[in-house]
Amino acid sequence: MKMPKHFLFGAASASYQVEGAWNEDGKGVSNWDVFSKIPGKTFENTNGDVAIDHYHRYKEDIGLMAEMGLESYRFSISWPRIFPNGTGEVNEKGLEFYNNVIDECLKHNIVPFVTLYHWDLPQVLEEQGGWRNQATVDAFVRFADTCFEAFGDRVRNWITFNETVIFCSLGYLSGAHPPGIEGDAKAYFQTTHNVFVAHARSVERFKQAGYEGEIGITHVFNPAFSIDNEADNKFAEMHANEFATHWFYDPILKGTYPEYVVKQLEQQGLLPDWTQDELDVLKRTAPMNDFIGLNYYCPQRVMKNDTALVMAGGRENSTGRPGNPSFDGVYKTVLMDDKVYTKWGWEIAPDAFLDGLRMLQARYGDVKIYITENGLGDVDPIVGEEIMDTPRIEYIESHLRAVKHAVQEGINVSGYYAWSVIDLLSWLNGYKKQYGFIYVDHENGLARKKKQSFHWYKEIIATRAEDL
Ligand code: BGP
Repeated sequence: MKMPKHFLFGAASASYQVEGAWNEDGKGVSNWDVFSKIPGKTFENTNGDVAIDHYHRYKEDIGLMAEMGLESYRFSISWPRIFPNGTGEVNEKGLEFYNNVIDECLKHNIVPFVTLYHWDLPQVLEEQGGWRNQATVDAFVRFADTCFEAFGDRVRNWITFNETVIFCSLGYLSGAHPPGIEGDAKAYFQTTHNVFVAHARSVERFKQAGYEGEIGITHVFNPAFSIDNEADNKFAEMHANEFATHWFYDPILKGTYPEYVVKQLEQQGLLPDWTQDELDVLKRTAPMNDFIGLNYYCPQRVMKNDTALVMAGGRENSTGRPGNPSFDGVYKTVLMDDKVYTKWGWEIAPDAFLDGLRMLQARYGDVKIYITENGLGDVDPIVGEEIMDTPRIEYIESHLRAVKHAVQEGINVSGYYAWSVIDLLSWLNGYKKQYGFIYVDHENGLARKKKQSFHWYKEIIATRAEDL
């Protein structure tokens, strides 16, 4: 079977991870510009000041995407490039840059799929409390509105937020992302709620203004599976799915929070301080979501936790590695002998991907799904002049096969975006952890080079994955 005509073969990036030009053309300072410069926060103290200089090389990069036959490019907009102070005056030069990127995509028939928030918050807002502060919610809605107005004549696909669970949990539980706070579970749940409200209000604006196209949110998709059939471990699985999946997907797709989690949070005094108006906007806008974006890398294998509660997640080079207890100590993630892992300890499990998609369909029905990220972080071997990233090809191939299977089963998956289109800056892992189809030579003026996977993906797209 060929993948259906409407199915988009894409690849993704994010502003902070590719652009560089951190203080050029009127851009304001982001929380990551500040955080990454605190010694010890990132692997080898890397930061995005230059990144891979996409800001100056976007034409070359999009040209390569076109050569690969890419149908859609998912990228994010740096909020402080548009509003250097988070709100207030618009920076025209910022708008100009994204106008150019969008036009360049369209010139090559590449569908621009825009993420509004991929973690680079204007530092001014971070200093005023970041996502704990209602003012950030208001400022986001204004930023979203500004982008709809400036780019909505050409952009038809919008993602409000990338991975709420990550920037809130790493920001307020493990402290590995800005604002670097550890162990504040109350702030963690409050910020997730505030983000959902910001999302809902933006969706409502988008629909009320009558823009053409579709809007949704991207979540981490990290389905939990018990390591065996022991009742305690099955309970751990249920608990993990409630907290890691339902807490995030329910308010968007159902417009309500999962009762199980609400009850637990109430008992622990961790329930967000929400207003009826906020709950109403979630409820009202849930049916307006056109799709849900899933970033899938690996599942979590879980069991009842019997170890002392230590927050060990999220440090450099270990983000997501199994072996940590959940924030509430109820379950822990487990590294299993019979599973296969990447160099960074992420399980490679295309079967769990398909099972997870079935779980989503069972709970949320026929919601439209885009796989907005999926890929392999690796250190790619260079053989002679070639970058032989065979493991990446195998990873993407097996996951695309799972997607194809899902489509054949009638699960509404409408696109696949590999992470990432080009090697870029990993938030905590520097340039060592590569994901791209295009290699960037840091020893040679950031020269671009096509990898083995570039040619392979080109063929997959050209044949619409018929032979998978
Ligand atoms: C996702 C983010 C991406 C990207 C990816 C890989 O959580 O949305 O921005 O970074 O993970 O993560 P890492 O670079 O830590 O391997």
